[in-house]
Amino acid sequence: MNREAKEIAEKLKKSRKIAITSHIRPDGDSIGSGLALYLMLKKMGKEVRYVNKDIPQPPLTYFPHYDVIEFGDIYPQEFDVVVLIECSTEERSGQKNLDRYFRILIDHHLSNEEEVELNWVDPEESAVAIMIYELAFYLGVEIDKEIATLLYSGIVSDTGGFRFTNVNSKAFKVSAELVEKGADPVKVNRLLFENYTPEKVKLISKVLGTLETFLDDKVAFITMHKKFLDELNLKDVETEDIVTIVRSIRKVKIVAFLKENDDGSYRVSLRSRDNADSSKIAEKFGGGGHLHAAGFYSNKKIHTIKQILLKEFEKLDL
Ligand SMILES: [Mn+2]
Repeated sequence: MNREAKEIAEKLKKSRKIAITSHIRPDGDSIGSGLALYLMLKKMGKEVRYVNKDIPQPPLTYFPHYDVIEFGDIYPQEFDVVVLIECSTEERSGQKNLDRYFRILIDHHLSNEEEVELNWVDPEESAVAIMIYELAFYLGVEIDKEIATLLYSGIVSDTGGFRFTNVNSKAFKVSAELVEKGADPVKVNRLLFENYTPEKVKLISKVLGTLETFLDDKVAFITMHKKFLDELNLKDVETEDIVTIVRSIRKVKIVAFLKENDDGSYRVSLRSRDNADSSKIAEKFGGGGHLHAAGFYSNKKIHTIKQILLKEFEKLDL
């Protein structure tokens, strides 16, 4: 028995008007989970709206029922309850004035117990989609083909196709059940990983062209200059896949991905593996994150950022 899931289900059953929201710069797990929950609540006859702050990047825009997502603020509409999907804190949703509502928070990122009305955080789970799957049981909603597809997509995207360290036997078990209920692994893989435009592949080529490795190839730097996007007529593109390629270099332990912003500042994403701690480095630059994924902003010149980073990497026991 999952006490938290049961409590959340009881509250949702009693509610009539429900808002769902997920985190800023949304990923496949938050959108898949959000849409699945939307469909589940609709099936129960609820008045549901799924309102996000940020517009997702392709391929998330190809998810079934993507069109139901609204963009903007939840307040001032009246809702009995607001469900925050994959937001370790309310702030992560980009929404304001949510303290006026009864808030339910569902996430698998470790957080300091957020002050919300109902909180269900389980860092053991590979994806929030697995938690929403469990919630469906307590809601008494039958998982149809579309819900199964969305939840399965969430698990596949968060585990990088069952390749990342967060994958566990439960992820496989739930995925198997979702496939039994109609999720098509080939179609989902195609949607998530074989959905590039020629421009995106050209961008990958440009960014990979900037690759530099240091410290016996254990450290890699890549850069996405603003002009790369301009030349290809692209705007904020999903880039996680590019880092994944670089992190797959045999010896690489840590990748620094420097993305130039419109104003010439940089957003730096750090992706690492094994014992290389990304968050420790990001914190030194005023950012944060997890062991294997962290980031920070910097107004310094690119050359300086690289120099300081390299010094920090040298201190790590790679
Ligand atoms: Mn997730």
